[in-house]
Parts: sequence; C-alpha cells; structure tokens
Amino acid sequence: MSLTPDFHSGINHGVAPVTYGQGDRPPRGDYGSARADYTCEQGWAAYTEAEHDLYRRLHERQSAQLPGLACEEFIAAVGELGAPDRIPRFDALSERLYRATRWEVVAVPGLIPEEAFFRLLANRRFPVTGWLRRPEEFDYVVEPDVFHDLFGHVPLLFNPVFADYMQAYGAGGLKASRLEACEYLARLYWYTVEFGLIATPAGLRAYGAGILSSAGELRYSVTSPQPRRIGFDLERMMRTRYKIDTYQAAYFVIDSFDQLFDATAPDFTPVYRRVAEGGELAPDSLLPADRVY
Ligand code: HBI
Ligand code: FE
Repeated sequence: MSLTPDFHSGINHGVAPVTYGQGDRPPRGDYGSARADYTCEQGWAAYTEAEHDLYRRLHERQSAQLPGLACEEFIAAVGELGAPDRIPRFDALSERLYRATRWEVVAVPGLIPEEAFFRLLANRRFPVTGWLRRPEEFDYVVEPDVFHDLFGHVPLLFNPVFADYMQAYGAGGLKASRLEACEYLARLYWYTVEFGLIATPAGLRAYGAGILSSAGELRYSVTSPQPRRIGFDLERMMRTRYKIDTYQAAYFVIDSFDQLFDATAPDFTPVYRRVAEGGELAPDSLLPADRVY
C-alpha cells in the first residue's frame, strides 16, 4: 500500500478492519503477552522520556487546533486525560472515567479481532494500544497508537450518551459477528466513532477520533470544500465503503449523540438485509435522497 504522507488522515486502521490481521502488514505490537481477551499490561514504566515528549508534542499540536473545529463535548472532556506532557497511566485514567460513565481503559497490543473488540466495548472496557508511534511517524501512523486511542477516543467516553452508544455498538457487534454483518458495523463505526461530524448552532464540528487525532484532517473535514458532507442515515452509511489511507471522500453528520444512540435501538437484522439488497456504494457516491450539507 503506497502511503503518501501529505494526503493522510492522522490515523487509519491499516489493516482492512473486517479482515483483521490479514492486511498486507503484520499486526504491530507484542501479542504474545496478551491475555485470552487480548488485554495486556500498559507497561507505563517502560515509556522513555523521548516517548513522553513525543506524546506531549502530539497533544500540544492537536489541542491548539481544537477551538472552532472539535465539538464542545470533546473540548470539555479532553482535560480528563490528565497532564498533557506525559503518557497517562491507564489505571489512574480509568478511575476518573469509571466515576463518570462506568467505562474503563484497558491496554491492548494493537488492533484486535472484531469479536474481542466488540466484547470489550459491550463490557464498557475501551481497548487502548500501549505503544506510541515513532518520531518519523509524527504526522501519520498506519495503525492506531496510544495517542490516537487516548486523545481521539477516550474524551468522549466521558460523555454519558456517547458512552452508552459505544456500549450499544459493542453489544450489536457481538450479534453481528454471528450475522456476518461485521463489514456493515465496521462502516458504521468508521463514519461515526472514527470520522463523524456533528451539526451545532455554530456550524459543523468533529467528534470522530480519527479526525480529532489527525494533524491535517481535523481542519480538512470541517472546512474543506472538497469532501461530501451527508446527513446521518444508518443504512446509507452501512452501504458506503471507506478509504483507509487518505482523507475521507465523505463525512456523515449527526444532529446529536442522542440520534446516534437511538439509531442502535432497533433490531439490525432487517437493516442488514436492506443494506445487502441495496448494494455497496463508493466513498464519493451521491444519492438523490442524500441530505447534503
Ligand atoms: N482493535 N484495538 C482495536 N481498536 C480498534 O479500533 C479496532 C480493533 N479491531 C477491529 C476494529 N477496530 C474495527 O474493525 C471495528 O469496526 C470493529
Ligand atoms: Fe480508532
């Protein structure tokens, strides 16, 4: 896969999410030390001063560009990660997070199989990769590292409605893995949790972790005239393929986190059937029914 750094979002999941580990790159991280549920120790003492400093510089660069681009709920919660100059200890962070929404952060060696991932989310345990990108990956890293998972994903887990959506997504995933609908859920995850936008009275704002942890895609997703921005439509998103190594061609816009949570209420079996019948859509497709921003 040719990786041209100037056109990358700050993160993508490198391996095609559904065919976990079969991507053209071997999984990165020490999976030998992981438990049966794929969790492992964070190994906080092993981080070097250079790694803490790289984390500090990543945190500083992203924090500077949040106003006017990140949603208010994210900005209000990002401070919960703790001191911005050192990689947080997951156990201390989990104590704060558990008090807020009964979630905890658990260390994993990197990307884990869908079933294990869904099961952790269904149990309100968010998997955070232990390793940090290398200095030469400052602007772009293929796999999710500790900065993407912590800075991108954890702050919104302090938001009660979003926290419930994440658990509902995990619970739905456990059912989907029996229905072979993992690809549809992976797309839903991608266009919401990773690259979602939310409409606010002040304009569109980012809430997706892949955007919020990206040096360039945060501004691009909210302000560039190039990508499509389409109103949230569950089946439309489940039909739409996504690109994993460039900025997104389309972003989907929710009206509220309640809308996201409410969408997980119905039984997805008929949804999956209609998605299968509807057929796949290219990332840059446009349908007559699309609510375009
Ligand atoms: N594993 N550690 C980790 N983090 C993820 O975000 C992740 C994963 N495995 C699979 C996956 N995401 C996606 O396929 C989800 O859509 C299931
Ligand atoms: Fe992610």
